[in-house]
Amino acid sequence: MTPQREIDTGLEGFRLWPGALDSDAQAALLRDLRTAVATSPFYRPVTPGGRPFSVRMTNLGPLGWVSDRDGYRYQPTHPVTGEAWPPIPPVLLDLWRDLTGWPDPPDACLVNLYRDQARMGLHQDRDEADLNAPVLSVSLGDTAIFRIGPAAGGPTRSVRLASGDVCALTGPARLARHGIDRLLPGSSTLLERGGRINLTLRRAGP
Ligand code: MD6
Ligand code: FE
Repeated sequence: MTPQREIDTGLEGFRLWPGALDSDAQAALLRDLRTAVATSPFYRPVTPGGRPFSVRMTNLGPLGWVSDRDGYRYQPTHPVTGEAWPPIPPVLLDLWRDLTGWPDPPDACLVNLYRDQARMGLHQDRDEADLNAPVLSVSLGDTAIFRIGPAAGGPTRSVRLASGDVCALTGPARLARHGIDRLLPGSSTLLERGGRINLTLRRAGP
């Protein structure tokens, strides 16, 4: 794996490591994901208001983030198959340890699949038991325009997240508002049908 070089984002607590995964590591992670989704397929959740997400989702690890008419929560099983989520691949556990230095390993990894016009509205990640633990994000496939701004609201800025880039919300940016405005179609050849996969590693439970 290439040495991990962190760049200064100018937003305290928003950490970014461009190209943290080289192309071999990206391809290996994609193979791990293919194995996982064979038993734990992507599905399309709905918001608590009943609107389908444009992104499809699945999870890895002891807990997975889900959304339905009852709200947002973490649960140990896939809502469609009823089975436990597959394990988090070791490469992701290593990344978490090396980049965040957090003492406990992640217990949840949300996997988002973006195709075509899929996007993700501005939100905060606040369903985790300990909101001091970081959230670490890995991007694969087409470059995304990521938007981020202060928790309290106010001006946002946009950052491109390319395949292999890793970023984290930590400390003062842990509750930052963020989302995905759009993809840049054709910017990566990693996914055969195009699109983007984002993995977010979290400490969801106590
Ligand atoms: C995405 N990312 O990149 C959506 N959340 O597709 C997130 O929602 C996210 O990138 C928490 C921390 C980092 C993130
Ligand atoms: Fe998020």
